[in-house]
Amino acid sequence: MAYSIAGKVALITGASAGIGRATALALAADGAALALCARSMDRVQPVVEEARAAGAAAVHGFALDVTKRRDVESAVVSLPADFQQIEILVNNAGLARGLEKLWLDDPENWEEMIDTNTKGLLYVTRAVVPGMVERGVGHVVNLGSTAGWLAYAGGSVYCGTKAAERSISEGLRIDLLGTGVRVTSMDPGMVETDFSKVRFGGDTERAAKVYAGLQPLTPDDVADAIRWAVTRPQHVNVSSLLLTSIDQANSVTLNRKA
Ligand code: 8X3
Repeated sequence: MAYSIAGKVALITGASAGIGRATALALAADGAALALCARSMDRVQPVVEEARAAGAAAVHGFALDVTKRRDVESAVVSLPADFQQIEILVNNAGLARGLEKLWLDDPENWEEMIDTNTKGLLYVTRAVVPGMVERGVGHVVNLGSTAGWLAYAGGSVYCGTKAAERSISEGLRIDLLGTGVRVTSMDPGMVETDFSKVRFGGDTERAAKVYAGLQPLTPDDVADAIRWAVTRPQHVNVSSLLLTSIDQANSVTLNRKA
């Protein structure tokens, strides 16, 4: 029987857009209580409203930059009382910057990707998981990628952060064995979001070319898979889920028409 997440608290990082927003709405539809954060409160607020309308038991929005360890620690301890008992953590905040040969790339890009995708994920996990262990229940969903399974040209550091996510998820799953806390690595391929626009510094034309001639996943496809993973019976752990559209076989093998 499916596990009910009605009334359970889910914390989602990077909730203002893309997969984070879609996941918020999917879990809202199942009646979860949502703590939603992103760097800008202005960008989270509309999703807070949407999640309320979608059926969330309660919604709390707040600004958080996951790269700031002290901010992460204080944000988690200062959550309103009703949101303290986090049962689902979706470590979604992440980004790519640039697509360049490693030895030519701007190290600032590396810093931002490693700080967000790797260190940010660790900081939030470190702040939230002790409570889950104490309560004997919880589910950490980390956003990985096909990029963590197979590197591609110009993406070594981004792919490295996603390979790190895969390894961290695996290690965390081992460390949490026997605690009642589940760990899922959700690993999508191409998803049409602002991902490529962010990667190319707002160059929408270049971003559009990434998805030209093929059918990418939608944020809702990934959110649906996350919703499925967190509603499996409690004895089931979806360890990892590699999810691509029908036009993608791996990081580099695509069915691009014309
Ligand atoms: C996103 C997938 O292939 O655009 O993680 O890097 S890809």
